[in-house]
Amino acid sequence: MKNKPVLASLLILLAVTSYLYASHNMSMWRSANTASNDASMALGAFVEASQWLSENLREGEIALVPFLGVFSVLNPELGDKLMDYESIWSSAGVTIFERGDLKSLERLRRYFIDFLQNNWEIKYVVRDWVEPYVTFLFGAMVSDELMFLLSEIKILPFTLSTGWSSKITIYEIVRYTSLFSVGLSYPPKGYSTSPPNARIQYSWSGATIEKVGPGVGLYLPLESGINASRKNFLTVQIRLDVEDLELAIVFYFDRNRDGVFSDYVTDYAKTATFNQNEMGWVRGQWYTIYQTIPQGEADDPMVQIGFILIGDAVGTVTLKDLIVYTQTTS
Ligand SMILES: [Ca+2]
Repeated sequence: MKNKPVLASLLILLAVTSYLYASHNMSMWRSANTASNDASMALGAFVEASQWLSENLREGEIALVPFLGVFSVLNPELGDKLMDYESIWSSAGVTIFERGDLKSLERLRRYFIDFLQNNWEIKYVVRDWVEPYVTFLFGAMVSDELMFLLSEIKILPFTLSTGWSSKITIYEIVRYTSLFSVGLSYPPKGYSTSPPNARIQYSWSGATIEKVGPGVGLYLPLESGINASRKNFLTVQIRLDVEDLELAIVFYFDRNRDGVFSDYVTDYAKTATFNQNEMGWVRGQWYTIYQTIPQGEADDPMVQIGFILIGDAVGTVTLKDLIVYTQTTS
C-alpha cells in the first residue's frame, strides 16, 4: 500500500483540500496562487512531521499517523515504522456509519487507549486536523488514561492567508506500571481518620465512609514514599450516596525526609478537588477518578494520600481499588 505513489498523492490532495472545504466556503473566490501557497503551507506541516519522525524513530519503534500514504510518500524510508488510525478503527470493529454515535465513539476511544497501552512499540502518535475523530479522541472533556499516556513533544503550527490556523501535534507515549494497589475491602495498614471516630465499613465492595459531619477524612500512609519527581497518577473507584459532595484528594509530602507526614509546618500537602455536580456523579453508580499525582518540591517524596469529604451533605461515600501508577524509566 505504502509504495503506491498515486494513492499517496491522492491522499495528500485529500488532506490538503479537506481543510479548505471545512474551513472556508469562500475559498473558491481566492486566487489560485493564494490557494496553492496555502496548500503548500499545510502540506509543509506534514513534510516537517514526517521529517521529524524519520529523525527520531529508532529501530523497532512505530508512529501512529493519519494518512499513512501521505507520510510514507513524503519519506519512503519511514517504511514499516508507520501505522495509521484507520487500521485501528477497522480492528475495533466499528463501522464508519456507527462512528457518529456517541456510544461507538466511546468504544473507539477505549479501544484506542487499550491499543496504545498494549502495544509498546508505538512510540509516537501524530494528531492532525483532518482525521475525523481527533476531537473526540483527544478531547479534554473526557477524563481517562489518555491524558497521562500522551506527552506533547513537537508542535508544527501554520496559518493560512485566510487567517485560519491549525497544527500537527506529535505526542510521545509515556509508559506506566502500577506501583501498588489498595483494594479497600479491609482496613488498610496504618490508616487513620478524621474525626478519629469516623465510621467506615469495609466489605467486598470497598470502604464505605459515613459522612455525618462537615469534614470526614480517610488517610493512607504509604509504606514507601513515591518518587514524585517522576510522572505518577492514580485511579480510584467511587460510588456516592450523598448529594452536593466535595471530595478532596490530598497528597502529603515529606519535606524533612523522616518517612511520614508530620504537620503543615515541617511538611506540606497538595490537593485536588472534585465537585459531585460538576463531575456529573449520580447516586448509586460507580465512577473512576483519574488524577495526576503532583510533583513535590525539590524531589520530596509523597508519603500519604488522604480522601476528605467536604461540605454539609450527609450520606455515604464508597471507595475501592486505589491504584498508583508510575512512569517506567525508558
Ligand atoms: Ca515528615
